[in-house]
Amino acid sequence: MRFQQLADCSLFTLLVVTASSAFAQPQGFNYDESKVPTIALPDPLVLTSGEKVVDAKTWQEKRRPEIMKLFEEQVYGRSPQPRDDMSFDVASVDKQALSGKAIRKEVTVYFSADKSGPQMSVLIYLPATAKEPTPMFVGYNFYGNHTIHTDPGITLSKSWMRKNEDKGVMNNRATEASRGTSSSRWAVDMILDRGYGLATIYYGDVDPDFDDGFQNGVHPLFNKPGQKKPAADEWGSIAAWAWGLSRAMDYFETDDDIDHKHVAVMGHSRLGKTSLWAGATDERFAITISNDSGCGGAALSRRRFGETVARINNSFPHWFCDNFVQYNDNEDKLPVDQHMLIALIAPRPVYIASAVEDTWADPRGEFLSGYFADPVYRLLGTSGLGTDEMPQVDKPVMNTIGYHIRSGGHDVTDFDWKAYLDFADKHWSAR
Ligand code: GTR
Repeated sequence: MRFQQLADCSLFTLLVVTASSAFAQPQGFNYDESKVPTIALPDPLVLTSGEKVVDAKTWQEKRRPEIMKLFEEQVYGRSPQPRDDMSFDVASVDKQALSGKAIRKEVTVYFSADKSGPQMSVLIYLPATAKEPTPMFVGYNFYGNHTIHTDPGITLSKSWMRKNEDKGVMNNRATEASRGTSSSRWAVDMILDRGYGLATIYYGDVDPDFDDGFQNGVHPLFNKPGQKKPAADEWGSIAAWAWGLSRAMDYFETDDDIDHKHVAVMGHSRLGKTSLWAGATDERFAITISNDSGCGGAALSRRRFGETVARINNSFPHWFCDNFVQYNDNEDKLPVDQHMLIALIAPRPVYIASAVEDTWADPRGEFLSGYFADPVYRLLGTSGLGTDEMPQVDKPVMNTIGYHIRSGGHDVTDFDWKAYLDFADKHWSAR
């Protein structure tokens, strides 16, 4: 019923989305709202047995675990517990970073006792003026910690990188020319000025982003004897990246300068899919932010608008677990859809951001997953999404679920960061 009503609303946004951007996106996919099939979404508030979920206890004890299991087994794959021989090493601390404005730390997380084995470097900036443990944003970057700022004190990543001359990557390695090349996506000054810290990690430290049958990255550390790759219901790369964020949280819990009860996990695009799965699986993340996460992130798969399940599995066979392939061109058979991923995060605040020209990621489908998660948020006593309509461009809505559709394309901008900071202020004002 709610879906029917929604089909007619927000015509303004729909027209803007359709008119301005369809041409920049991959061809051969649907960008026409009138061609979105009529879909029947699984109800997050009905148990597999058919019984309705009418109270918070049944949600927490029965329905949420059911949905979690479905996402683990059918979509992202189950992740292991960290190993007992994991360790942290504070590699450097500079109390005079960014001309005295920040404390910069670099922390190495060794995923096993083998210090030449898989490890990740966490770059942390904290406001130098902080008198108390600092609330934080944490998110992965695409091309190394040294790309988020021109700060010469950031260690240049030695990890394998995807080819990208614009980012100064030569022979799959970063060079000095890489420094600061992603700084427009990381509003470091704004974040510090508003009293927050920022932690970032190169996602390829946890699992390099190419399909090698899971020979590199963290996966082999967890193979059972004789096991060569994850089973069909075990973690793909997105789940491994999300797992890495939880390992960063393990470190935050040990650092007295960090207010680990107030950590927002944020990610863009494939790393937005990752932040959502991290927020769903690890309740220590107090806020979850999805920036233009699209298919396999916030966008509803059944809409088949822009990127589809078949396309994402074919282009990126390592991102999801092998069971997810069954749903290629077969979305209606999925036992879940992405609104249930948002519901897993409830009652904790979640922010979903879209961009007008990013039709590949299906902005409307991203909004709708917040919309259809709203009944769960309200059952748990929160304000939910608080609107029936997709808001106008550049006009964020901020309840327990936040949403905006920004002008422009697939990117992270200062507009996005300002919204995330406002959202954190709103939810953490009583801190
Ligand atoms: C695209 C992919 C999207 C999104 C994006 C990115 O090629 O189709 O799902 O993840 O990459 O992460 O930049």
